[in-house]
Amino acid sequence: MEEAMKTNNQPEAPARKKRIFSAIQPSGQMTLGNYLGAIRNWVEMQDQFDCVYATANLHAITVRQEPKKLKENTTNLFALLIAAGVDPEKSIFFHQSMVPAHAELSWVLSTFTQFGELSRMTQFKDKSARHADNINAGLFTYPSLMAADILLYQADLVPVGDDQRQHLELTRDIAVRFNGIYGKTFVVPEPYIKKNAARVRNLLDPSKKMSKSDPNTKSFILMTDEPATIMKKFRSAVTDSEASVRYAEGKDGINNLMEIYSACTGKTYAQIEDEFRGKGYGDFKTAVGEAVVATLEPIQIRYKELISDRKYLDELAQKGAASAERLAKRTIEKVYKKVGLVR
Ligand code: ATP
Ligand code: LTN
Repeated sequence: MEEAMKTNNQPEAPARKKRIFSAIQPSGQMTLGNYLGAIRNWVEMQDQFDCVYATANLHAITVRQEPKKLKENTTNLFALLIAAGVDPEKSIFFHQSMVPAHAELSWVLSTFTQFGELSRMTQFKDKSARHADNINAGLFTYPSLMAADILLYQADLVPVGDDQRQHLELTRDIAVRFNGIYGKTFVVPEPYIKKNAARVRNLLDPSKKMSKSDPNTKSFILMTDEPATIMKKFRSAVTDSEASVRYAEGKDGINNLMEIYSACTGKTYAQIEDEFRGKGYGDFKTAVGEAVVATLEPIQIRYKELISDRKYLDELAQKGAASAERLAKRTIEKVYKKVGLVR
């Protein structure tokens, strides 16, 4: 029987590309860490995979947002990602709030997520400590919405940073649980954690990661920082007293600058050590600053063009949402039917 099917003279269908889903919250401005650690990978993955990307604005409101600012941040993030190379012709790219199925599936999945599981999430524990005056139910059920994002598109792979691994594990548990009760409904997604992905550290305290929510603006580089600001921030970056550019334990500040320089130029640590042998940290910091400026400048130019045409950006997001909706609909219809919800 199987033989007969194979010999029907039809050309073999090309293997389906694996589907990727990922999202970023529009909760502030993007840093060099976000770019080198996440956004650049989104761009690279577009040729190899079938990618679905979103701004996670529904997630962003789990922390109180000023409405005008949220809207502006959402469009700015959309433009910045396109400027960085996310291509709406190659990938589906939209705002999470434009596709109602995210909220719908999130509700259903929240009834398959246990209180105990959500209570163990470290992000919930961290955020509820930081926002003690607003520990809302959405902050608690955040992972059910994230599971909905991923499972709606039947994603095979989810590129996430280490901090989101626990949420992805929970997504897998929810998918397996649901499939166990109702039969195969969801693809169980795998984390896609790129080996050697850049991990950019705080410029003033390299024991911490570079984070846009740090109160000291000198500790991070924004993707939209002016070249002069970038150069200045690198000049004030923390180093050590050895005055030797080499990657070694105990040299967190220099290691971080080497990591950034390597990520921007493609040079290996050995090549960087050769290049700066006998030179001081001043020369090295200038070179790092220049490499970062050269990496970000083309993105900034494109970003300025895009952001001046909000109507065009809205149209792109609407188009992306329409494509997303078609995929999401198949899943949500299936889920409602299986659970016994009238439509
Ligand atoms: P916050 O300051 O609110 O914690 P953040 O700047 O750490 O935010 P997120 O919005 O949580 O960033 O993360 C967006 C993506 O960027 C995630 O995939 C995360 O792993 C990645 N990312 C964030 N900071 C860095 C960093 N310093 N180095 C590498 N990747 C990073
Ligand atoms: N929680 C993630 C953003 C996010 C996401 C997702 C990532 C929302 N939905 C689905 C991957 C898949 C964050 O804060 N980095």
